Amino acid sequence: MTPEDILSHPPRVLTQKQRESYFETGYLLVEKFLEDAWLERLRASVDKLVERSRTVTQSDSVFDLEPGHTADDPRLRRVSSPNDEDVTFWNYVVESRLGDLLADLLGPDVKFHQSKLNFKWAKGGTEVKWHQDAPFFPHTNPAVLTVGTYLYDCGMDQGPLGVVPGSHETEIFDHYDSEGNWTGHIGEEDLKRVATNKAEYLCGPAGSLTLHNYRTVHGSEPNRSDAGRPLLLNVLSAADAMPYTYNPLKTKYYQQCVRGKPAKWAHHDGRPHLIPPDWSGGYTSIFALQQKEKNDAA
Ligand SMILES: O=C(O)CCC(=O)C(=O)O
Ligand SMILES: [Fe+2]
Repeated sequence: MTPEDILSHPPRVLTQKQRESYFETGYLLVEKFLEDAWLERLRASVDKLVERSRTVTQSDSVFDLEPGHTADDPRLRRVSSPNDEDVTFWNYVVESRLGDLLADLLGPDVKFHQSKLNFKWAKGGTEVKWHQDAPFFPHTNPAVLTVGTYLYDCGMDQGPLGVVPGSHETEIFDHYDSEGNWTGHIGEEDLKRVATNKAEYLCGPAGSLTLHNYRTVHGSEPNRSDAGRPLLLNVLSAADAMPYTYNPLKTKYYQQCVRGKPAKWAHHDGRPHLIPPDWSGGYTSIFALQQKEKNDAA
């Protein structure tokens, strides 16, 4: 789907202005979108996952632990594919108004790619360096986005998601270093071409949504506050945007439609794409990778 195709369908949840702003800037903040009932259900499910993590001593394919994680003082970086661990996370995407909002930005046929729950624990929670999501999971066209749901209030000192307006319309940046190692972030030289000084930091009360196109340059700082910043991230695409590299975040809902129907024809845009490493033999999370840790289990 092109932005014009998508915008030709009447809006369901967003205003036409919000949709146009997303396509122009590559991101959108929707404050306090979630009803309290959903917020409570999601928080309860997150609490259960944190409880489960107490018995985990080493990062694995579900739990990505910060150094220093213990049973008494859990410090989680990420839960991979939370939808597969607790159906509440999946129901949220399919049953809440979120699915309709996604159709406003991706077209009537919307499918699921992957999900993760990034915690950014209090006092330290890891930074995420400037990167694009597109090099992690290239698709045949750019109708692909990540929606973040803030489960608690997120202010400036909690490491909110930062986005560079307009960067989705520039280039796909190299996420390998000069020796050909995948770093998962944009190198220093290339960053000079990115207007990070114009970055917008998306803060908001609990239940707010961040949406960014998968070509948009984004990142976040460490969490310097006393309060955690659990951010539920779901990646979705238009049904006609087809991924063509290995998806390391395995999920039983892979490519399942959350609105509309599967595509008969794939849509291709002609721009070049960076190919990620072949992760079929093992994956290192963006955090472990950017912090240069070894994590063979993930
Ligand atoms: O948790 C964050 O602040 C951003 C994470 C992110 O961009 C990613 O996991 O791709
Ligand atoms: Fe990202």
